[in-house]
Amino acid sequence: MSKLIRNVFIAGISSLLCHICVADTIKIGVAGPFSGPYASFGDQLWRGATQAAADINEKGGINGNKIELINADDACEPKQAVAVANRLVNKDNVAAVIGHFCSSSTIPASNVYADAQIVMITPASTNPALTERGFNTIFRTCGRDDQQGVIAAQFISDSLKAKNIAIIHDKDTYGKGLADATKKTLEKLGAKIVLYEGLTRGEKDFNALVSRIKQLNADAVYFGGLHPEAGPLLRQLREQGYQGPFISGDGIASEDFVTSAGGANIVKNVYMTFGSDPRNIPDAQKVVKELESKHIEPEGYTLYSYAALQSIADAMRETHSQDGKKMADWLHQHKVPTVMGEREWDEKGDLKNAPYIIYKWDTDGKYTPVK
Ligand code: ABU
Repeated sequence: MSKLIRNVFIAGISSLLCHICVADTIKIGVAGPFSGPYASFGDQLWRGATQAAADINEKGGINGNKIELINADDACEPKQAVAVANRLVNKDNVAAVIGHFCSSSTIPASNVYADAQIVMITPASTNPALTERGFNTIFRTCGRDDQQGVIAAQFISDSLKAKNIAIIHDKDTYGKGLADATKKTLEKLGAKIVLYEGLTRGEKDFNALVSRIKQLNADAVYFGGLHPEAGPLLRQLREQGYQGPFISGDGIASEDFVTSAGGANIVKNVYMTFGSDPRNIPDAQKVVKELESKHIEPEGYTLYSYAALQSIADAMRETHSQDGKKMADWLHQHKVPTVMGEREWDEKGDLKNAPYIIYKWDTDGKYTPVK
């Protein structure tokens, strides 16, 4: 073999080996509350995305490239959410983001992703404003509170037959927005709102508020907010003798709600609106079993997060690109098979079909659909 041929051969082999050894991973951010009182929801997002990444990587990744997830803790604090969004975009160079969780964090963080033309899919942020600003690269795999509030109000009025309702919220974007949507429909249905009051996130003593609810003889209590406040509020209502229905939204879809309420016996007569539970659909059974084998209960938003990564992976695979605009255009135009069934988005980035149903918490500390 001449020296020239040998050198060309060695260069070719080296180039091939080098290509294999440095095959780029695709970095995808997972942003949410991984510390602080709302961390159980961050865990749901992380666990769903981690399982999806493992399953996709096991089948060869996306067009030969493996997924690497980058964790970004926003603690459900809006300023921290913007800071971690900037880090994901400018330092970690992520190709897409799953998250955030709290609407009050997701909305400001989404400005960063929209400016950078990066696809962001939130599994959990339900405030309508997120997708009302005309951003092409922003999506959700959950529904919206203007749907969720209507379903809650109809249930309170038509099924529970409650007439005098106390509405409490946590003054945050999600909690107040959902309380407002529920109140609007309740009023249309002729119910009387005997109390409409905000509490402060982080507080644990709601006894003064509970005394007012008792004095006003509310026959149902609605709460817009998350489980760390819902649990103590419910417990203090029961301690002061209110045994009537307590209704809330997807912000209590975590078994930590039961813990924060003080036990499964407290969550009797508690109802919750949430999207249809993907744990019950055939498409999800393999993933549910995989997670359960790791002692992970795929509750709340776990499978919504899994579906978000499946959607991002499909958009990359089909467009042969990590370009956010190309991916977003593709997602706006195609149905994606996911662990939650087929998902399809409208021009705003909202799901075309995301029905809410009513769940009841039981004394085993689990939630199941109301028949
Ligand atoms: N949707 C449940 C709580 C997350 C949020 O929208 O703030």
